[in-house]
Amino acid sequence: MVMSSLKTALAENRLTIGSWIQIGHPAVAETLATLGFEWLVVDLEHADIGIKGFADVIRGLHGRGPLPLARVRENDTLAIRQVLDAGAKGVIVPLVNSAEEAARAVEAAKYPPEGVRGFAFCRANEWGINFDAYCSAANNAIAVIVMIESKQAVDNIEDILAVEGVDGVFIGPYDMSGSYGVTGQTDHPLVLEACHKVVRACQTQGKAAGLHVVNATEDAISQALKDGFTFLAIGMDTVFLKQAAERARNCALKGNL
Ligand code: 3PY
Ligand code: MG
Repeated sequence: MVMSSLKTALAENRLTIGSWIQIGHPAVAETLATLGFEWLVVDLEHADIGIKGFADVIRGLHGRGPLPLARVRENDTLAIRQVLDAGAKGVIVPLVNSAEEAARAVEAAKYPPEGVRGFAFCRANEWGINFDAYCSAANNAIAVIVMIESKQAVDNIEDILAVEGVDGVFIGPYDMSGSYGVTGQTDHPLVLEACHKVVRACQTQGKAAGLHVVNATEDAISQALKDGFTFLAIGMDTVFLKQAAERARNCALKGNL
């Protein structure tokens, strides 16, 4: 398991673009896998995807290009261990508010002595066939990205970024807006200022700044790029489906006028 292209991109702060999966079927992964995204995140926090669903979805990515990442359901050692054992090449850990919480996420993702991840035969090491090679490479190869989604996390951003093993941070704009009392207003000045503070801290500390552009309009994507985000998740399967269906329906309705 060599250093993944994603880990290299994060370390060099090079732009890397992926997307997001909430529908727990491998056909979704197979479809998105053909579109040139470098990675795809499967969402175990806000969708009805459990560990079996996760493994099934990422089997749809196997050999097709995009790296499988997991947004785990919470900052928990078992949640992180299970997605890594199933084959995730990186974890995105929600609602990390402090350096201590970031250190806990890193520990869960690393084998001893750096962390507390348990060893076992599992899908990630071809059920033991590549056990030695996988176990010796995994700590350096797996990306750990913590989500910045609250005012508390923004206040602590320098300390969070200083935690060894944190490869980058990723802003959840909806939780962030809720934390600032402007729920759903992801372009509210308070949220934008928080995002700018996070990007500035990332630039100073040489870590990747990520954002989920959930509603991936051209304007929103170009704003995120201008703002300096380098780890960009654009859109989401459910949102793409709704937008395309709406567009087609509106087109058809116009034709009937
Ligand atoms: C948020 O906006 O809070 C998210 O977690 C998006 O993925
Ligand atoms: Mg969130």
